[in-house]
Order: sequence, then structure tokens, then C-alpha cells
Amino acid sequence: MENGFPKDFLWGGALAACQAEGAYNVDGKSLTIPDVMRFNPKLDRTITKQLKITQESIDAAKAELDDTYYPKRRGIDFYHTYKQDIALMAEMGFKVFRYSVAWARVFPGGDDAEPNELALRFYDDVIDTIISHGMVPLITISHFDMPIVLIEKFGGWYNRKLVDLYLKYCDVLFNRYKGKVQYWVTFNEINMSAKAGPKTLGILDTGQENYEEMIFQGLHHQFVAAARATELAHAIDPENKIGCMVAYFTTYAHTCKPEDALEMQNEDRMRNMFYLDVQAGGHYPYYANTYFKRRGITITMAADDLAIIAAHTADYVGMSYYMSMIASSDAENLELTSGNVTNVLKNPYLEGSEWGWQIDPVGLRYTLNHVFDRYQKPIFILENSIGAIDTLNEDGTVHDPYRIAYLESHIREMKRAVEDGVDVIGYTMWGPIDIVSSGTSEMSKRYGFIYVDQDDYGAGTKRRYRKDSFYWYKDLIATNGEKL
Ligand code: P53
Repeated sequence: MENGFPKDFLWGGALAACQAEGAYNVDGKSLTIPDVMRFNPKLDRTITKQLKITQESIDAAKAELDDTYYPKRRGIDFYHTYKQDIALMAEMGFKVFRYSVAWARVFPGGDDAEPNELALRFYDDVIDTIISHGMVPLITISHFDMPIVLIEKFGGWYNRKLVDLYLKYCDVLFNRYKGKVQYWVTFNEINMSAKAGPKTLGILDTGQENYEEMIFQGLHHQFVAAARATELAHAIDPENKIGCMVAYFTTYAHTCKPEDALEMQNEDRMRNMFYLDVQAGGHYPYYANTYFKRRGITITMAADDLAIIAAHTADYVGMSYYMSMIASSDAENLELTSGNVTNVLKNPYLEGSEWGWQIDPVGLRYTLNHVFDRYQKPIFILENSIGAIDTLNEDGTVHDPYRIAYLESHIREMKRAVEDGVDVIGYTMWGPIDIVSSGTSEMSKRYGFIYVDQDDYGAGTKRRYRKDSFYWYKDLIATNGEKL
């Protein structure tokens, strides 16, 4: 076992179309959920209140022509700046660049007979630009950007018809980018669906009695779609590597009280493991089936669904890792902090970010060992970083030691996990250039190595500036993490 990172380790960064591109109604693109999500800043410095997405909120957003409060409609104008922005990634020495394709650009009508050629030409050029810089493109097929038309015409992923529409979309991508793109992710953070059903599954909550059942039904359709997409990708090009992906919410027991340990086990299973057990393990785990039985949930399946899920598991396990959480059998009496999707219990041993996300580098090593032990499949860290407030100085510098400290400590623990024997194949830091936050639509919650001069309301020169962390990451890649 060599020390440190393998020579061919894939260092890089990750963005998503719906937070970067802007141009929300250009070249035929139709509306997506992010386009109708209003600016939703943190309430105090820790707790984020979730916005409810309803047909009324969608209709109100559609009628709103002033974009000021819909920051994802403008993103950072990556639709027009991608060439220069990707060149900056290359300047840092990225080996891989993760980016997503917007379904609503490629099939604006949802069930169009033919894909939108203008959209494909845009992605052709994005992918060619990545490759021309010697970087490997890694493409997320669906990243939190549910086309509204699929909600209005079909009711989102609750409808099995979405499986066919998704496969048609995949077929276009796999054929068009054959020989160019080999790394794919089927669904970004598929486990967000349980808490963010409208956003990721397009299943609106209108107070249905069986809403939870509808969510798991929608998820089942995504599991089948992902497995069939994996089969299709391998048939089109055996070199294709298809990843599943969860946002890993590492969970500790609050105390050594046995009841807390049970709570931790339950939460880890239903928040994280269930999704990986299906997509990397190839089966619905017994505890999930028991959970469904106890909650009166029945999932309707086609005869061969389970066989397809078993036969076409993911080639690698993708995960994002930002923070950890704790589980307690006595949760009512404990202090809360923000987790974006849910507010979570506060861990007294950890510091939080300015948004209350608990910073836990050691948790990353623990998680990598935990996940690798279970599936023995390669792991790709598809997101990791910290959202922070940055200051652009008059001389164009941005000093961001907090970002460097976060990334350095996490990458060091990732290195230790590699030395533990975990097969980690790559690391794409989240948001290498500042983009609009997914959870809050703030521009001021910045992740980048590259500063974008734009504020929460879209004002600013939009000029790009290299932060201190830019040079730090460049050096880290050049030395393959040897200094850690
Ligand atoms: P923002 C919550 C918790 C962990 C990961 O999030 C999450 C979320 C969603 O808000 O999602 C991923 O921008 C997601 C990215 C997102 C990033 O985390 O809310 O895949 O699209 O931008 C960071 O700070």
C-alpha cells in the first residue's frame, strides 16, 4: 500500500447548471424548480427556514418578470462565461471537472420527440472546452433541476412515465458524448428526496394522506431509472462509469446510552444507507421494508424492477460530505443548529460554519471507512466545502484562510482514509467558482476559489478574482497532497 494519494487521483471541482448558468429562458430552455425558488436568506446566523414549493408558489413565480428575487435565473451567467471560467479551473490544475446538464434545456417540453439541438450544442462546447484543457468531464445527469413541465404534465417522479423520459434523455447524452464523457452521476444527492420531495422529485405536497408513500414511490422510480441508465450506459460504451450519489449525513450517538445508539443506527440507515444499499448494494434492505410495513407504505413495482436494481448497480459510490449530525433518544431537550434541509442537534465538540453546518473533518475519514466496508466499491467525493462570507479587497485580493483550513483538514482526513485502505478515486470540491447557493439562493454564501463580483440581488461587475485558496489548491494538486 503506497502512502498518500495514488498518482492518478482525480482532483477537481464541481458545479451544477441550475446554480451557475443563468440564461434561464434562453435557447428554448423551459422553467425548472430552481428558477421558481425565491431568495431565502438565513434567518439568524444559523437556522434556515425552508420555502414550501406549491402550485401557487410556482404560478406566482411564473408571473414575476423581475428576476431580482430569483437569483438562480441569473446564476453567474456561466452560460456565457464558461470558456473563461473553465480556463480558470484548468489554471488550478484540475484533473476533473464535474458539471451537470439541464434536462429542461435538452427536452424543454418534457416529452418532445426530438432533443433541443441548441442546448446540445452548448453542452458539446462545455464538454469540449473541459477536454481541451486536459480535464476529465464528469457529468451529473440530474442535479436538483426538475423541469416544471414534468410536474405539470405528469406529476413528477410519482408517475412511472418519468422513468422512460429520463432514459430517453440519458440515451441522447450517452450517445452524443460517447468517447468524450466516461464518468456520470445519475441523480445528485438522491437521499435529499425524503426531506425535499417537491424540489428533487417534483411531487408537490398538497396535504395528501399518503404523501410519504408518494415520495418513496417516486424514489423507487428514480432507483429503477438509475439502474436502467447504468445498463444503457454500459451497453453504449463499456468504458462508462456510472455513479450513484448521496449527501452523506454522518450521524453519531449523542451519548453512549444504548437508546442513543439505536437512534443513530436508524437515522444513518434511513438518511444515508438505504439509498446506497439499493443503488450500490443492489437490494432493498430489510430495515427499509420493515419501515414501510410499519408506516403502511406500499410501493408499486413492475415485475422485473428488483432484478434490474440487482443487476445494474453503480460502478462507484459518489457522495457529498459537508457536516455531521448527532442522534438522540431525547432530542426535544437539546440545542439545534442548521442543516439546511432539517435543523439538527448541536454537537458540543464541533464548530459550526456561519450557516451552522457542523465542521467535522474526522467524520469524513470515519464515513469513508464506513461506506467502503459495506460495498467495497470505489468512492468518489463529489462535493465538500464550506459556504462563507468573503471580502473583496480594493487590490482585488480575497483572503480566505477559513476556506483553506476547512479544505485542508478534510483532505488530510481523506488522505488518512486512503492510507486506511479505502479506495477513494477522486475529489471534486464544491463550487470552485462562487455560484448561487442551492438551499438559500444567496450569492453571499460563497464556496469558490474564484470570487465573482455579484451580490445577492445581481448587482456587481461580475468580474472574477482569484482568492488565496486558489493558489493553495493549485499547489495541493501539483504536489498530489504530499504536504498534508
Ligand atoms: P448550499 C444541504 C445539505 C448538504 C448538501 O449547499 C446540500 C444541501 C442542499 O442545500 O446540497 C449540495 O448551496 C448540493 C449543491 C449545493 C451544496 O450542497 O445550500 O448538491 O447543489 O450547492 C451546498 O450551501
